[in-house]
Amino acid sequence: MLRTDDGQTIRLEDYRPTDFAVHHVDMLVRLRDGAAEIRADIRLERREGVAMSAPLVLDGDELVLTGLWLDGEPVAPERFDATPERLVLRDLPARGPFGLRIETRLSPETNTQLMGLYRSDGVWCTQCEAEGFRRITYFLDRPDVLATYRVRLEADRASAPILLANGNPLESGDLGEGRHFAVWDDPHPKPSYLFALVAGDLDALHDRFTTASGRDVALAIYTEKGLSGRAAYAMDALKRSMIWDERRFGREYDLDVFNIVAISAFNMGAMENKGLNVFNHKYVLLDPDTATDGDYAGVETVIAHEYFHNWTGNRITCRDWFQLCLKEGLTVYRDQEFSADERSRPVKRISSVHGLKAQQFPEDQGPLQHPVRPTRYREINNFYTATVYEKGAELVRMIETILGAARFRAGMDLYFERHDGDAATIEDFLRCFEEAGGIDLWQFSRWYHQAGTPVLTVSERFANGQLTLRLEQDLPKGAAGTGTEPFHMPIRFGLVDAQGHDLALEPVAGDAEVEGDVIHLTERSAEIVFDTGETRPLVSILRDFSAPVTLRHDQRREDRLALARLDPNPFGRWRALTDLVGEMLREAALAEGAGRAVRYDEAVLDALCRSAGDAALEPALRALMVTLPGEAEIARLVGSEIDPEAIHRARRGALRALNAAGGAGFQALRSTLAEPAGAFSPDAASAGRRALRAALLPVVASGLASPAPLLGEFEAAGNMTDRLAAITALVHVFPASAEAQAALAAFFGRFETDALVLDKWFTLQATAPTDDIVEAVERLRAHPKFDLGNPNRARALIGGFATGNQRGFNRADGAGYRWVAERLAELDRLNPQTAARLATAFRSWRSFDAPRRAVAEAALRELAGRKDLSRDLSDILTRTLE
Ligand code: B3K
Ligand code: ZN
Repeated sequence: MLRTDDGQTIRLEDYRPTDFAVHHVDMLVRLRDGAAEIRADIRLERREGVAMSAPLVLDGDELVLTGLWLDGEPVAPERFDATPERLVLRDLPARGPFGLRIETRLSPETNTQLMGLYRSDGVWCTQCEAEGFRRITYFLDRPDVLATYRVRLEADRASAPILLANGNPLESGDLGEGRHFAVWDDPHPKPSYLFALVAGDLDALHDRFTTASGRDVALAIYTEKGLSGRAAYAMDALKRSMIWDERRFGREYDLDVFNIVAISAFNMGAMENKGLNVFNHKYVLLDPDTATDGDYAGVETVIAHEYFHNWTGNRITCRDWFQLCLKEGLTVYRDQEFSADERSRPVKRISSVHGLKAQQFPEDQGPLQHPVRPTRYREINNFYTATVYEKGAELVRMIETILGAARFRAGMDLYFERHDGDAATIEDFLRCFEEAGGIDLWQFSRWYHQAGTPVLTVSERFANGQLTLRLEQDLPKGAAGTGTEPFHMPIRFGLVDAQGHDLALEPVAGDAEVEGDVIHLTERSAEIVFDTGETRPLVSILRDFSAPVTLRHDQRREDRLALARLDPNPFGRWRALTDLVGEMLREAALAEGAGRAVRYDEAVLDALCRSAGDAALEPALRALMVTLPGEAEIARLVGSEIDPEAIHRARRGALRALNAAGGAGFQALRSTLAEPAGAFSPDAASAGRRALRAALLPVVASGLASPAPLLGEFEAAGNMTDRLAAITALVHVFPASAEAQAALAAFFGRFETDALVLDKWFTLQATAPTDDIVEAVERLRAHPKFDLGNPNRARALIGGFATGNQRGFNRADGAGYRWVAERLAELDRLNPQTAARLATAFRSWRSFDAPRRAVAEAALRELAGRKDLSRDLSDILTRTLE
């Protein structure tokens, strides 16, 4: 394979527009087994003021040039240089448009990177973001080059009866000799990363949608043969997304068709190509027997996310890849809001915050740290990160908190109006809110530049009928050298009385502005004073996680316990309880590690039991409240010198202690939540009941003397959510039992031909808490169903182990690290992007204890020292070791 690793760093400050503009692209794509011929007719024009001597430099990647014409004439060899990575043309017209015809020949079958044009289970498909179009033809392959496209596809009717591209269908017909064609026209100018085509033998689920202004849109979801029935929920989610964007943001769809194609080999979740979204089939195909409630929620979110990109990403795109959060952070914010409206707002918010802390915080506090808007990169694909996406969404949410709903909407309206058709920047975006909101966001914009998680320290003083809150913000030093200046932090809060009511108190003094329930902290520290009378209120601070910070609040234990019981803000209740439980587990892990006696706080266990049974709360919220933090989460609370064995024992002990405190009640509660056989519905309320049942299962399982009841539950399960919960408890609590083996064999036997369920089977085993886990994952690698070339399967086994089995991956003898490193080396030769993504599992290696640090570093250095690593993987390894 050709490598393009020249070690080059791309810098934001070097941005300048292209010398040439592209007006239109006409593509002819001839697909045949073994080869694809591409003919691109590109209308270009030298921009005003660009010197005659400036050559046209087009990007390529592993390309083979088979022909080149300028305005209909073959280009003489002395006027161009072509390498697989570049096409340079000289002596081009000084003024006016000209036409370049470029012919390339591709080999989609051998394209294992899954970037550009490739084949997935026989289906021709494309992935062009970020820099995949240059693997199809030579082009100015960057987001600020916008053009209209027309695409003609030709293929055998037998292998590819379905021919799709961006935009609207224009014509189709027969070519004789078993060949046929289709022409697609996309009237909306777009950057090349949104180009897509699909050709194959696919089934479809069809539907229609009429937009608010009366446009009739034909919707279709294409799937592998025989599976279109599993796309029904995705279709429903799509229509709900279309209505929601009209109502919430006034955004309508703008083509006559909207097509989604589900394919099995895909590097990420999905891709928002204009009018032709391509999806990992994991985010389309569902039925109760094969998909969990989590899968249903995931499909709904990703369908919405890609659809919402039509406005935030496609109609308004990014000027350069440094602005990636402009489309990703904003679109995540939009999909989070959609899910909150469709399901439960507090449950959605808690899940998002939980995800942020699990993924983004470690990234922001480790070697892969970068600002939401980075200023340099070596490989852009490595910047599709939790920081750009999830923290990016938090920044949009903070703008909404600062402006309030109405002014926020006005800012969004202005953004859509002013920048439709543009390749925009974060500055453009912020300016819209400044103008519509009548506010200066200069200080706020530091959130885009300064990396790291700020610490917010809150302390309370109560005297003479007055409560003084002191707030202090601090950004730890060394944050990627991007500055540590104070942020504008919106801090939502409430003062709660002993009956669980918010007190309506205005501050009587203070040096921070307070607007309603939001404190605007803009200095490093501030104090705010409230006249409370003689009773000290409970301080519920940082409600709804109104700023992405680490909160240090020296709150009294009894106040936390009270808030866990009666904070009228559901997020506040969850946080109060979670903080108590986290503290309990951290203490237990430290005691385990030091060989001290471990005790689990009775009052906290009692609070967990009460929350589980609190009928006033929706079951989904109770499920989130009673789920003990995972081992990785406890590790983060410990912070440094992590001993995963001690954490594992501490968590086990906590499950048993919780079972001792409430086991009988949990059993009874679980049976009241059970649904009659065959009554499955994926709606949020039903899913919430199943979630609570599942959340209690590990607790109950920890008290079982025999695995038999778990096997019984597994066998009786009527849907995948219950089935997976049962088999997970079985494998995690009784890994060596004959029952666990029997269940795994039965699961395999039943779902052997279902790729998405088999992924779960691999992951489940990769997360088992056994001493010989490294040997076990090695055996799974040799399993006939393991396929390193399929990203879902690779993630299921390698990612399942590296990120889902803390104790196994971080085994003290280093075998876990070495096994993963070896897999990364193999995978890198096939698919650098997926290898690089999996390599981020090493990002917290410095937080472990000294023996583990030593073996992790050795494994990383050995891998980093290998020859011919991709730019993707070596970029991650270099930064991880820095
Ligand atoms: N925009 C794509 C991600 C592309 C990733 C390229 N490495 C999916 C999304 O965020 O919606
Ligand atoms: Zn996105």
